Amino acid sequence: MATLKETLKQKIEEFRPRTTKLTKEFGKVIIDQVTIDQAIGGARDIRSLVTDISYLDPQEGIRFRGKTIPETFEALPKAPKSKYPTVESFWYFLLTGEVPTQAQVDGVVAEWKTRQVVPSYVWDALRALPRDSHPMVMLSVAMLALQKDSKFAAFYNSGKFNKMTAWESVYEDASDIVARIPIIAAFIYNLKYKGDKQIAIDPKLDMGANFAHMIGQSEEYKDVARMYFILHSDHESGNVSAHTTHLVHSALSDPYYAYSAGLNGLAGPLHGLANQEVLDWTIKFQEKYCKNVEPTKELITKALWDTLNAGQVVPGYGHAVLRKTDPRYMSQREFCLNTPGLKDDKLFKLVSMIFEVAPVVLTEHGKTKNPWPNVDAQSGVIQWYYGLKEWDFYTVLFGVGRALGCMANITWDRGLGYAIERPKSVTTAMLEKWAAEGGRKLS
Ligand code: CMX
Repeated sequence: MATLKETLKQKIEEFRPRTTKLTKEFGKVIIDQVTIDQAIGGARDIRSLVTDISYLDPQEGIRFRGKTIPETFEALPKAPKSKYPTVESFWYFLLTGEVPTQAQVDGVVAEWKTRQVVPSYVWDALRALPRDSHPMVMLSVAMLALQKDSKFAAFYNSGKFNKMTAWESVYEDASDIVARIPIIAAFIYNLKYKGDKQIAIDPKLDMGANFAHMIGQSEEYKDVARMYFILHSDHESGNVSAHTTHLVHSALSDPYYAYSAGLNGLAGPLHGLANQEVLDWTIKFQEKYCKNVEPTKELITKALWDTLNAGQVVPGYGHAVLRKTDPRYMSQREFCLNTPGLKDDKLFKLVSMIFEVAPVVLTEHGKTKNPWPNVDAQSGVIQWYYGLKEWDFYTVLFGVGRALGCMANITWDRGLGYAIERPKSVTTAMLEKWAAEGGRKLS
């Protein structure tokens, strides 16, 4: 049986001529235009990135390698005694676009076991940080601490660097990162919240199950971890964490530098940190408005308006691309509805009530182009239910999942030899001139 790396090598070599032909024969074909709005407004919607790993349609939501979330969960081999696939099978699928056989999944599980030993200097670096550092700082520091052993950096410095094979050392680093990041996340969790009482890896378990084990979680949480990491993996390449990782790696900075940077972007409240903000908002809402009364739609409406009138965003709502409820939200909601106990949980009911009210309020507010919930509006409630109440840790969970997408993407970036990223700036005076002239004259 071919290993994942051998299969990937064949895929990349078969794919390369498509990219080469497009640039050589059709390089000047126009695919988009840029308006002043887009230049000032965060490059929204400009088609200038390429990825085949996932695609985000504004109406339909994410497809991983052409499959919707339900189709992905359905197609992939399941973890033992579970309705959910292993993260390892999903990694194989993201990298190759092929649904793996059980034997291929077992191959990845075994490969990851060989990659999971984290050097002790990473633990030393984490222990040296103030305990009240944000856990995303800790995760980002751990990535940088690992950098010295980067196989890509070693290959670059070997004097034998070769553009055609460079992806192979990116694959090695990428695989080390995805195999190790849940171990590091569990260490951070135990360091920060459990008095540094660490739990050893269970070598019998797949990635999601082992993460659950290492943070002292229940049997049921194993599926939560698998689902969570898969759902948060990839959302095409324009979002801040994926784009940053791609951008930094485009300078041939190795995957550790690149993903540390990606994590720093994920830690922003408009991006991955929104999942902690949602819990913060919801708990504060209960404390402020529902001390002696049950939550009602009227109270939620008032709290939402108070937030908006204070000039703040409603966390967990809105999206730069999506124009409907995020299917990742719906997938987690379905998990809640199908889980006895969680279905009747007070916090889940409150989040469901916010789901009924917030789109109405945001529509009336009239600013956001998308009043519907995104992934972050639903994820915290599940963690909270399973006793993971330290909500500043939630973005770390996002970061563990997002590593899969970012690492698959940069492996392919190198495989296809994508260039260093370098868009062109203009000045405000230039924009004013082109505005007065009715547009820039393209000669
Ligand atoms: N609450 C209040 N106002 C919102 C809003 C929200 N949830 N979402 C958007 N808006 C506002 C924007 O701030 C913007 O206001 P200004 O014109 O005053 O600048 C206006 O509506 C238009 O924004 P938009 O085009 O609809 O949205 P953007 O593409 O600019 O931003 C996003 C997208 C996600 C950053 C924004 O919707 C937001 O801030 N949401 C809340 C934070 C959040 O949940 N982030 C997580 C996103 C998913 C993820 O990456 O993890």
